[in-house]
Amino acid sequence: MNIAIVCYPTFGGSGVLATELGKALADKGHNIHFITYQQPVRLSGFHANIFYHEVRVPTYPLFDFPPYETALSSMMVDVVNNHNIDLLHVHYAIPHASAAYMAKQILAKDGKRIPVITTLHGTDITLVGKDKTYSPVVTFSMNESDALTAVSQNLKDETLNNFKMERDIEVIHNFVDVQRFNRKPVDAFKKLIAPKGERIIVHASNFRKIKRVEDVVKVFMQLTKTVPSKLLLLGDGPERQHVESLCRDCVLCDDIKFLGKQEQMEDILPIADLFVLTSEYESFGLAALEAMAAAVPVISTNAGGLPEINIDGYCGYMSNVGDIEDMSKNAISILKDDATLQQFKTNALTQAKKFDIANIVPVYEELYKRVIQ
Ligand code: GMT
Repeated sequence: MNIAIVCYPTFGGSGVLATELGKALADKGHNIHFITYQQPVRLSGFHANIFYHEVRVPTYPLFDFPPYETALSSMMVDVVNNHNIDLLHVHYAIPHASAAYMAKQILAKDGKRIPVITTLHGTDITLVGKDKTYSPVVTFSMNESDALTAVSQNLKDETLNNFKMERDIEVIHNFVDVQRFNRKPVDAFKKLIAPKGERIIVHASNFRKIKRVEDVVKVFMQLTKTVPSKLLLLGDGPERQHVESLCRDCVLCDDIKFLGKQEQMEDILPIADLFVLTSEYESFGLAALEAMAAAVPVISTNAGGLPEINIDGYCGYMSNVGDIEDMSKNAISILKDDATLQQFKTNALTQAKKFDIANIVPVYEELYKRVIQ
């Protein structure tokens, strides 16, 4: 199939998932055309079946707000017309679903039918999409999509609760390439971070308020009193400065490292002993799943779709949002002895395998065949 994928090219989970899906489909022989305003972060190297089309938004003195959505629709029309595209798969509803609707209408005028699949990822529904600034357009374009998918049951329920839906939503969970993440930790790297054999705690996010990164630091401060540990904070975003200054002011400053945005998560995660995700909401929590695939247990909140991937007392623990005491207690119980930690690590990997790329990508392929027919 010739498939056009539209996504955000940044470090956000929706862009990561869309890019990994495109790469996996290309490996299976499909031709994949990415349409974004920047090369997606996880898209590097040459692949004979992958094409990248950059959306440029020309500036003009009249435009206080350059019309990205219009440029995106025009690019979709151009790519469909010139590359024999069979379907458009857009990730994150705003503004991709409405831009796709517009492209579809333009193409229909020329007698070309192009099916549109919209995949909902989270904040496009729960935070931004349901705001009345956007909701009429989001509702309309979701209902007009030829197929609508959500990355978790929770996100499907949120969508049905918050929008007037006239069509079904199919749940297709996010996936991870377990083989890529399940690597042997590099001992030299581990020694560099934890020279005295301390436990290594990792958090990765875009440092938005919704992630409550401050809670990660608070959990770390509690647990390290009992279990000597080091904390690695990966990613960057609006809250980083605040969290960084908080860390600088505390006695544990030397035990906390900010590594910034990282493309090669599979090189870092295997050295971790625990992944901490304290979000107020996660539709899914792809970062946690990638950690599990690297055999890292997860301490998370029980918000949104997290209970669909984390299993309490098996591959990690879940607590109520903001319950630092409970999260610290659970973290200590996993880290306190090697045998328990090893069991949780094994379980994390077993759990991640349920979401392996090999199980999920064919589900998308089936959906594609259905909408094309
Ligand atoms: O978490 C973010 O802020 C980024 C966001 C995005 O849209 O890129 O992530 C959402 O989509 C991911 C991939 O489906 C999910 O794993 C995240 O849980 C979801 N984030 C939220 O729901 C807050």
